[in-house]
Amino acid sequence: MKLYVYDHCPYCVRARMIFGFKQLPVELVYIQNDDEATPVGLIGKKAVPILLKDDGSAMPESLDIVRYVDQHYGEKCLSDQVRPELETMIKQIGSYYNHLLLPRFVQLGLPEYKTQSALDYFVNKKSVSIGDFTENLAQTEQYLARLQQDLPMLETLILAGDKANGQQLSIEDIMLFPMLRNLTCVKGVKFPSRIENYIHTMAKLSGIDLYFDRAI
Ligand SMILES: N[C@@H](CCC(=O)N[C@@H](CS)C(=O)NCC(=O)O)C(=O)O
Repeated sequence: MKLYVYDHCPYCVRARMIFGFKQLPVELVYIQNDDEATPVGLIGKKAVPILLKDDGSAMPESLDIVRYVDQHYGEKCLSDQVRPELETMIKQIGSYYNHLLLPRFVQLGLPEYKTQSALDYFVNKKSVSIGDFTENLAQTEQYLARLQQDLPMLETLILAGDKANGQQLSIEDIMLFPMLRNLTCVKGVKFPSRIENYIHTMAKLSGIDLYFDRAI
């Protein structure tokens, strides 16, 4: 199977996680951010992740991919339960975290911005939603302060390092880890110890790299 992704895309991290959890081989295809033809050719619109199955059919939508792989390869490992209070916290942090992340993604040397036109495409498109990238970087302190306020509450909801609900890997982990993994590109975030342990444990279990060594 092949998985079409951007490295920075949290939905792509969701899809990559299930392959890591199950130790299933998958070929990752990093498309350029301005490549519209590849995704449109596969699923009729420009969006990743896309799973190209062995039978040649293409599947969009991260959670559909996760559930498909979980159900069809090996023993099912994910529970479907998501605690509403965790979903609320993910939404809360998700409402502002792109102001921290997007201006940093373009400075990390990611494979989806190899060409200048791919980089320009991303900056132009995302500036419409978050505003000027340089101005956002200048407001780091303000967004960091919000994040530092929210992280202790999130920490209370992480009941074990290797499974957020404390009982079994679940869709909660699929939703939570990509957000935390992307926040590792922000220098100066003080992750509460239980969150930091969760990030490192999930990275190992899923085989997904972190950005700590490149944080800006
Ligand atoms: N609901 C979709 C959302 C996927 C999504 O929004 N992907 C973004 C990247 S993070 C995308 O491909 N956006 C189009 C673009 O970059 O132009 C899923 O869960 O897979």
